[in-house]
Amino acid sequence: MDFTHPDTWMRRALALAEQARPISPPNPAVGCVLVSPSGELVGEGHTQAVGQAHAEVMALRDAAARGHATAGTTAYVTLEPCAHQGRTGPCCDALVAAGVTKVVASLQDPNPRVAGQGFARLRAAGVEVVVGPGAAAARELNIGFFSRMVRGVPWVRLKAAASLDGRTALPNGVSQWITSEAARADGQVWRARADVVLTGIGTVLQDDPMMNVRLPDAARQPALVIVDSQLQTPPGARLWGVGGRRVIVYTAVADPARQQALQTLGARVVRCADERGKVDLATMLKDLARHETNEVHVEAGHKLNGSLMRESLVDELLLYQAPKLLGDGAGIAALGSFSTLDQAPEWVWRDIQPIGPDLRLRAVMAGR
Ligand code: AOF
Ligand code: ZN
Repeated sequence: MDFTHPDTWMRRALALAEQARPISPPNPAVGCVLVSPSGELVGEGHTQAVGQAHAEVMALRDAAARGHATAGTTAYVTLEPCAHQGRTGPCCDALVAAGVTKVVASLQDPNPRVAGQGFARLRAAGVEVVVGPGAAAARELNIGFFSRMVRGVPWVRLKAAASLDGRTALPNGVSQWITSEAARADGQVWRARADVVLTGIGTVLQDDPMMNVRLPDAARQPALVIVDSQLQTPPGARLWGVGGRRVIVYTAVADPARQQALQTLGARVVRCADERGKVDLATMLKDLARHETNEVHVEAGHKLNGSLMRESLVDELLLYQAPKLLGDGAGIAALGSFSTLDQAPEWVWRDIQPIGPDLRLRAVMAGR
């Protein structure tokens, strides 16, 4: 590795940001590296848990702990240094006070409280600002934060497991397990990075799943959201047994007794009905964003999956495909049904990877 090349420092900052990913939500995961004029590492850091220090402050503290001067350094940071007084102080002022003379940032912060003001403040203080290196990777890492800030809804990633012929179950309904252990373990990693795991009452009643993260080093449990139009979630379901995990139930009915029973178990129950007496899914996503949800991981049956698809609420498909032919039965085909080809929404392949004996296909809705 060429440690004098600026891209190398940004790669290091991105690697730090990745370390922040499990702990920073709802804040974006950001990494920062301070480099001396002679090209030496002076300090580095990443975003801490919400309410605690941002990446830049951690890097400045690291420099102090190592006894390194920060005057004249260049800061490589994966997001625009903040300009606002939030739960923590403005990072751009901290960088200026430390004598940093150049900032290389991957992206502008989409948070309206920052949105270019950090760069403006740095430039006004005489700091040279370069924007762009590492932008794609930095954005991907914080895709949910960008979605919430720019669109007011979380990034919705729908996970499905299917056969080669796109079936999600045998004709007799049996679906455990189509994909391999390795693919299911990979699915856990995606669950773990989400803020919310979303499922439907059909899956709860049929499979009685825990819907939790079962990785040994899990830093936190994503909240569980259940789309339950008629408030049928059983108080005895296994999902209530996951300690320290928030559960939110979206319903279309007012049923004080059942609502009380679920609230006693710690759930937040939200009523949001559409005109057909179903849960209004678009409103639900906006409500989740208002509660600082960046990424939603959907693991549901074909009914809820299909509704989300038809309403264009799915941004990304995470599809595990097993080399098996299952024949007629419920399947991916049921998620969309269109009469002309130009009505069918277009997906763009993002990434295709073998996982054990299966394939992992990631696709993003065109234009998202
Ligand atoms: C940075 N560096 O490492 C991160 C930033 O409430 P606060 O003070 O923690 O501010 C949260 C906002 O700060 C967040 O919404 C985003 O705009 C920005 N995140 N900024 O300079 C960081 N994580
Ligand atoms: Zn900051």
